[in-house]
Amino acid sequence: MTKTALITGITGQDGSYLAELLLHKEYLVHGMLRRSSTFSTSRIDHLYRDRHEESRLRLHYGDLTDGQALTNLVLAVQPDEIYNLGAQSHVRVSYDQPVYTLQTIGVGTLNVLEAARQLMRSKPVRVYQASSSEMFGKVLETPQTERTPFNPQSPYACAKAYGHFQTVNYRRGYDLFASNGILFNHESERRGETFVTRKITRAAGRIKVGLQKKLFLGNLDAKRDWGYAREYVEGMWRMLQHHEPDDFVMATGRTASVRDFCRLVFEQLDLDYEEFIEIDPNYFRPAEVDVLLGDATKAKEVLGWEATTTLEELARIMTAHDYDLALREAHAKRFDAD
Ligand code: NAP
Ligand code: G4F
Repeated sequence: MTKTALITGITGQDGSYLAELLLHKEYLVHGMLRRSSTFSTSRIDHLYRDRHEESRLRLHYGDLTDGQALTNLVLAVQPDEIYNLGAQSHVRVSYDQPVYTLQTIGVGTLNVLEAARQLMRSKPVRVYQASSSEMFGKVLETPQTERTPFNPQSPYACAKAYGHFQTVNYRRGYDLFASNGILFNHESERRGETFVTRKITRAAGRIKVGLQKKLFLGNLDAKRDWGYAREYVEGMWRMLQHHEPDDFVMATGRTASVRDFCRLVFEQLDLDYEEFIEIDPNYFRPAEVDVLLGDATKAKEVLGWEATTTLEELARIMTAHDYDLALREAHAKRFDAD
């Protein structure tokens, strides 16, 4: 029987890959998107262009902070699975907008859980909550597993910890099938351009073709466990197919610094990153998460999920994509000048 899914955050990096995956699995996919004065669907437009997929992808306006409208949407759509990926997801921005960040992530998650609780009265529903390795913050053990205590140190991480614990609370208190995916950083050619990996690959491509001279970054010594987003959405889906709800870490098990990532990317283009990078203290954070390293043994043993794309491959994929984009930008610029 055709399954129905509702994705919040469908216009984001993960939402777009998850929509693709679920459509491929013959789901009817509903996505909630925010009204914006410009189009925000560039990551999912290709799904609409494919006429076959179009018939199974439906978009609805909504906002995680509007609980009543969200409940109305959930009751109208009657999803078998809800993937809550919507969020103000930028850690640095969460220092500038702490209340809004809490509203979208903390209250937003509560709104999703409440809507699911209403739906549960008439049909079973499963909820995936996008938790984050950022919750480990100033880490209390390495590597981090599902049993590592959280020690959040950004408004974003505090909000995610709230959403995480409410998800556990609804599972225990109301018997809701609700699972947390504690995902470590995952990147791709669809990553937002203000996250560090994409900022680096975009700049390297533009520098190579002469459109940019310098790249301004913050802390080059921070270390992250970086995987490929395409693979991580498969893990989200597997969590909701498991016979019971639970919490799972998803990570590669390898950590590398921002500096390492710069080196890998610039090397792809035969450039020396040290010639182009300047430190701008504006990009430092009031409190930094120095190093994250995940242990995804449980996801491998229970769900059969593991990350397979190496950091080198990830850097290659993103650099090739953004070099091509820069070439097209340069070409368009020359064309405009003619
Ligand atoms: P992303 O690219 O920033 O996408 C976020 C999505 O949330 C966008 O579709 C955005 O819509 C939507 N959104 C923002 N505020 C909203 C609101 N008030 N109501 C409804 N939707 C709203 O993030 P991502 O990388 O795909 O991450 C997906 C989720 O996983 C997020 O919850 C993030 O915090 C979490 N996470 C990500 C990572 C990672 O490394 N990528 C790791 C751990 C956890 P617009 O397009 O309109 O902005
Ligand atoms: O790419 P980032 O902004 O990602 P961050 O802060 O790790 O958060 C991402 O991963 C989390 C999972 O752990 C998600 F929950 C969250 O939603 C998001 O997807 O920064 C990575 C590192 C940081 O240590 C930062 O200080 O890169 C450092 N960095 C250095 N220069 C920079 C820059 N980060 C950004 N965004 N921009 C810079 O210029």
